[in-house]
Amino acid sequence: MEQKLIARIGQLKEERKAVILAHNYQRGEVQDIADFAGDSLELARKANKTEAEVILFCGVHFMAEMAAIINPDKTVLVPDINAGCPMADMLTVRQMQDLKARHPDAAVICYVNSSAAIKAQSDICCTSANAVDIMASFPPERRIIFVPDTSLGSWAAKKLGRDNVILWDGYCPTHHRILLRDIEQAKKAHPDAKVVVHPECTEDVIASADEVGSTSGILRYACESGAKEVIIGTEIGMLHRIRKQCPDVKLYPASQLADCPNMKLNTLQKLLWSLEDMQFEVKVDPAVAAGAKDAIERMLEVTP
Ligand code: CIZ
Ligand code: SF4
Repeated sequence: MEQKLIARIGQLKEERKAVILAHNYQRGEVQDIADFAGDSLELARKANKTEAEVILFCGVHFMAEMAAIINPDKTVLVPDINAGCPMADMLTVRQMQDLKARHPDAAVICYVNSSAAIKAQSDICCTSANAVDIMASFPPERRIIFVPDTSLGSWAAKKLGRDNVILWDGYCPTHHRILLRDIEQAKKAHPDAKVVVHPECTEDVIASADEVGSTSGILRYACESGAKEVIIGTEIGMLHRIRKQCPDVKLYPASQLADCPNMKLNTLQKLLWSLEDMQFEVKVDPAVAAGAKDAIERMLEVTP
């Protein structure tokens, strides 16, 4: 059954001149059928370099939006229109406007886990890979509003010793399911293992880690640090991604509960339907896209 699905998806992909992109948190079988797996920015940039006319983006909604903003001439499809990011939904445009009105002198940094409309209201974007560099690009005395992730924002501010960062209280429900107790138990069970966690984790979990990094940083650490055993504190789809790249490293998930239900909405069956019916198309209003693109481009100027 699965073989048939895979063959049919491959055939339709050719017919539609499509490229399949999968985020590092996707189901293993979706990562395996994809042309590229990576973090959201890597994927948006990959899409820009291909000849494909259609991008089938397997991730969550803000990621497909970002691909559409960077590739306005291509058709961007998602297999399930309901795959959103609860963290991105924790900040509305009206709340953002209120925040800016309360701190009119502050620069606004938004994490890519936000809607295009929020990006368009921001001075600059950041990813979890470059949040510290983006924050450091503002003079130390400049006040900063950081949205929507309180965990990533406070981690970056702490690293830079800044106490003038105004945080929004959004968070990732999946990463916050990883508890300090889980890390302690995993360390007890695997005393030689190193711990690497994502900056969307809670402060106590971050403090307990040997290394903190984005999904691309976690992949690099697991495969290149020389550690033979690594405890992975991020969404569990990441384990498939790391295992493929460095099968000899022993990996342990910090918590099996760090399983993002939105990421897992994309299945092979839905990928097939998506290519068959050319749905669901993600379009961004051109005026919003222009503003969001400015914020993304400013980020790329700071960290190319
Ligand atoms: O930007 C991404 O892909 C996300 C959400 C996480 C990461 O660390 O790569
Ligand atoms: Fe959003 Fe967290 Fe799921 Fe990523 S893992 S899509 S931040 S809820």
